[in-house]
Amino acid sequence: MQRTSLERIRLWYHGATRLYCRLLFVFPFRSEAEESAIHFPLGAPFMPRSYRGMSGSFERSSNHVPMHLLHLCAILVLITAAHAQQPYPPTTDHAPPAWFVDVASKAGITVLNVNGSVEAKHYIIESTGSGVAILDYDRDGWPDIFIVNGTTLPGEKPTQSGAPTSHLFHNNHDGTFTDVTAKAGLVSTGWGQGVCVGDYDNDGYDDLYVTGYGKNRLYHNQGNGTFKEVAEQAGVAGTGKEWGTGCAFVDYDRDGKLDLAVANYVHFDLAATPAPGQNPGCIWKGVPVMCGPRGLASAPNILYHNLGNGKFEDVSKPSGIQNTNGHYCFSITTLDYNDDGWPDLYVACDSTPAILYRNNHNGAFTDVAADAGVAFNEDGREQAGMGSTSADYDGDGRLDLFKTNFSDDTSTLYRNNGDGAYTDMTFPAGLGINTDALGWGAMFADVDNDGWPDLLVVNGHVYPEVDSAKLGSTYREPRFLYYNLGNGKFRDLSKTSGPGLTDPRSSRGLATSDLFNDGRIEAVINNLSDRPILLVNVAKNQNHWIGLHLIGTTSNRDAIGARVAMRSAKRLWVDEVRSGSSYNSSNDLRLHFGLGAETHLTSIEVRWPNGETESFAPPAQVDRIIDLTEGKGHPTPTPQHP
Ligand SMILES: [Ca+2]
Ligand SMILES: [Ca+2]
Ligand SMILES: [Ca+2]
Ligand SMILES: [Ca+2]
Repeated sequence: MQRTSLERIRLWYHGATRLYCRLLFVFPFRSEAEESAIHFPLGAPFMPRSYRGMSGSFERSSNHVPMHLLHLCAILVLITAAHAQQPYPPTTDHAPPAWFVDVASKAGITVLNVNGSVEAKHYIIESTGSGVAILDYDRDGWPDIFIVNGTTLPGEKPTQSGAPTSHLFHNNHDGTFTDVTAKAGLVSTGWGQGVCVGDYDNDGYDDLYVTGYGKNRLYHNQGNGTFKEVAEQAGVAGTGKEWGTGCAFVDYDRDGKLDLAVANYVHFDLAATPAPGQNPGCIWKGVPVMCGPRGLASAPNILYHNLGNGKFEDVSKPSGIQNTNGHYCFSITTLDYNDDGWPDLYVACDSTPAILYRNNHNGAFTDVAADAGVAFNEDGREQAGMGSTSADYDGDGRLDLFKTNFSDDTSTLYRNNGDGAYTDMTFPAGLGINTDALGWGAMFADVDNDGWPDLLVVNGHVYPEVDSAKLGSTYREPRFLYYNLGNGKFRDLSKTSGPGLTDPRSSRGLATSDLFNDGRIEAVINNLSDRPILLVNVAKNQNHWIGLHLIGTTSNRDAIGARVAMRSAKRLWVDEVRSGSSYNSSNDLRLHFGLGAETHLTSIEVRWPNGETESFAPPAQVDRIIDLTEGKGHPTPTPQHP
């Protein structure tokens, strides 16, 4: 990456200060008189977050270091803090709520997505693209990025040397990332599609599951920076004939072990798939295009039960998951839609109704999407579902749903009525617009921390032919920001919120995270046959926030499925820890809440995945990320390292 001279000086100064302070503890001087005279509590509010790990060292070693040297070290740290700006700092040059810039190339996230040919898509496998996962694989307190990749068609000349692979990027804590794919043992090629994150063996390290056309892969995190592919022995590789798309780790039977749900698109055989225009299913608006999904055999979805010995059992049949055959499914969003303490699964499906698998508490599921009002749009029409996300957009404590769809259609917003059913609020909420775009990844994310979850949507057409044939859509499309006004309505700010949204791409996967632990939500986007986008909002605002890192002890360690209800005197915020969502992607497992002007929380209640509810005393100060550990009943600062 290119650095400006100023950045180089800043990094040098930062490094020199760290070295000086560390040397104090490597070569300690004993001074009884000065013993215990300094004490920086871990997570002291005046310390910038990136130095809080270092403050722990102060505490442990202060007995042995002369006072004047410690003072100098402390002054240097504070001066450094004043000068060491957060990466991509917010500025008043742009009015809130948002000005998004794409910093992917500065951050070193430049890997090229490969999905067959670039400008002509002859087969549907070349068009659906891949997801993004955000996980802290090395547990250093800083979220890392995994970008799924596809590959080339048989006989096709690769656009780069070597076979394309997915990529893991380690967060360097300074706004940049390092590609650690090879070091992490993640070099393998194939038609990668979806990804989900979960610590399935509860060893404290997050594992990765990657779906695709061909066998799916389970990468066990070995805790030393490397992963081992174990899908076959774990029993979750599949047959290789189903084209796996969305996935989610979820403890559906609440036994403390994460189970695994996998959506399938079609039963696919590239060699037997007809060529563009070869049959009526391969013509769109009179133009010959790639074939599918209509005309291709569907494949049932899969549920694997975690047996706890590193192995899973396929329970698709007894659980009723495979009873929904006939859909072309893409993305899974887990949520407890009926608030009964048991996780349910919402699946967006292409050209067929969406599925809502209600958890019957006995290992079985029933598709209730039609009765619950989330299978179709308000006209009763099936839509071509791509991605989905869930949040409580209107602050009533109930989890709502949002789904992206094909072009010549709207996305769909479903408001949770609280009686087991939803109401399509797309048009009343101001979202019945932008019908040209074909939507994929979607996430509720409070982009300005005003307390109301906004919507980020990424788009891109499947047919490159739409450009030359002038069919009303474009292959590369802008991204959308629907800004939540806090009154049940959204305002489309897509055109006035920065080049990060308006520069057109054919986007697919989207995942969000507070990547730099500074309270702003970033977005990572996987673009088809193109380089990724990393969006940072650089419009400064005065709002407050809190991040919650939930740690299960008797429940699954990632606390996937835990529901948080947080209150201030005026507001209630609700969300759940979720693996797999958006389009074939997996977000940071930490929860993030914008608080607006609020700095005083009155309660934090967690319903853990095992069904037990626990109250945590709210932290004295907000604007930080805290740990909530099951059974501890009080929050502790999240340890982080500089
Ligand atoms: Ca990390
Ligand atoms: Ca693990
Ligand atoms: Ca389980
Ligand atoms: Ca439920």
